Amino acid sequence: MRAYYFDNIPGDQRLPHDYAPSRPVAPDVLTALNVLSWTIPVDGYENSVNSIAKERGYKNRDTIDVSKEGMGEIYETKIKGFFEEHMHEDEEIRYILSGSGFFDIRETPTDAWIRLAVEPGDLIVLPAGIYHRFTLDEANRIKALRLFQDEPKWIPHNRSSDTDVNPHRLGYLKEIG
Ligand code: KMT
Ligand code: NI
Repeated sequence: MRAYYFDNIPGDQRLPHDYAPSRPVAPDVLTALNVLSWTIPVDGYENSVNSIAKERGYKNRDTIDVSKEGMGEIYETKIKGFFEEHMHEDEEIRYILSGSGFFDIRETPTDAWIRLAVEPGDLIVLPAGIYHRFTLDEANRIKALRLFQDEPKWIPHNRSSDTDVNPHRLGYLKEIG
């Protein structure tokens, strides 16, 4: 997974939006934001993913196929929704099985966008309360495992003055100090 600052140039969300030259984001910056990531080769990924899932209490999982073929008539709506800046009251855990895409996360306190370019083998955990969004890249497809503890609280809460005082948002800010 490559992490870099998003260039904020208006235009197609599916383009890399990498500064020239690129402004890479160091791993400790992600750690400080409570964002976790691992790289686990897709070939025989089960044991490694299972042990991380067990350790972190993720008891359930399903797969999501984000592509026109995989989503059918909800595709356009979903794509729009994923790219609205939002937070969840649960972790967002994704293991990329195939394809690629971009998770954008907000850095605190700068509010800068950090773009995480994910590819097969990447396992990422976005903490509850972090502002983020997702887009496909120009290849237009990604397949991922979604891991979760019990009933996932995946309702996206789009950023607003309400989410700024959501207890999970405040909890997140407290955690990262
Ligand atoms: C989400 O919640 O934003 C997604 O599931 C995006 C697709 S998973 C790579
Ligand atoms: Ni989300």
